Amino acid sequence: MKSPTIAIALAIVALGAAAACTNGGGLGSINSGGGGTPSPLPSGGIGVGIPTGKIGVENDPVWGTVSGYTQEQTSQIMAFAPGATVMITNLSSNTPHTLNVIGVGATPPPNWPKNPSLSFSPSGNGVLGADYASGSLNPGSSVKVKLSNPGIYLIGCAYHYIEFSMRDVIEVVAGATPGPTASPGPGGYALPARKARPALTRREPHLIDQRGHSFTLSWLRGEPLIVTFVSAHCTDACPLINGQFAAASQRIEHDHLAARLLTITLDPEHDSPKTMRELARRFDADPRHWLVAGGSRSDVHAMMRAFGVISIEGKHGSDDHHTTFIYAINPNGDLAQTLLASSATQDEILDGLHTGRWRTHA
Ligand SMILES: [Cu+2]
Repeated sequence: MKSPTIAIALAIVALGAAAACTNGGGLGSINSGGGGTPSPLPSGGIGVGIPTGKIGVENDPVWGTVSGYTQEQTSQIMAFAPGATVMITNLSSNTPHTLNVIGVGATPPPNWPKNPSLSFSPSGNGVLGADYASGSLNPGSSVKVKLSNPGIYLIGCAYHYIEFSMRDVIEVVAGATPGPTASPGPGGYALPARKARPALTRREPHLIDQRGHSFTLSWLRGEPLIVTFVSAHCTDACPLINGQFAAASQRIEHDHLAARLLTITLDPEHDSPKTMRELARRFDADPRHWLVAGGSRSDVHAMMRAFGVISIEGKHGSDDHHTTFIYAINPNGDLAQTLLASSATQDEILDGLHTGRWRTHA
């Protein structure tokens, strides 16, 4: 019998493949800046390179900024099942790199040391562990590593950890699904509530919903709030996310659940509150259950910063590349769980609401 987790993971991969405007759960810059389309790596391998061109930079809400390593096409947290043997390949045509373990067994948030001592020589006997180092990998060369020991490994490049922030996370966990949206693992991570609360030390950003009403996140406290960010002109993943939110909104109405969905633009330069109102109309968003919001550039950017959302200007002058996370916030206004957008999003939202697990702190 297939477990629900596997079904969800498959659905996520399917969405990732269909969505040219995103890179699944993370953000990659591989298709921006004229870098061309890289040849994809085998899904079982790890690609290594300086975080431009082939390898992107991802602002992961759980692990922070990671870059320079990839399981398939873009920088991301990498996940493998225990027992796998994977190939570490230097994708550069002119620069040596390494893969060194910096720390093991860490749980989020990561402790990225400022200046770790990373070796240029191989160690660890080809098995990923606390003392593992690939040694210097020349351009185009590869080395195999066995992932015998479950754990969460913080990794970095001895040459480029400091200057280029070449650092990432390898999760060796049961049930890990390799692919463009490898992480977080089944069920996702919940950030510690303190850490997750958007920094609102100054004026809280105001948004404008489809009715033209101004509001802040604090004003929506008292029931679970499910937040995502889209660009109104995206024609790939965002309409799928909007469709999932539309379906979830109807099911919230049908099941009489106390909860609210909120979609915020991640491109306030192009998406005015009027554009977002038209988007709301297109998806028939009932503001009692689903707010669709824009706002001033500074307010929207402040909101994106608070959630760690990143977008990059694409070749059409629009934000083609962006994060596709969904944030479940508890009635106190603390982040309870981060989900990856997928074709199972409506089910995950309804499940989270029905079980009540977003009513308490993580
Ligand atoms: Cu390097």
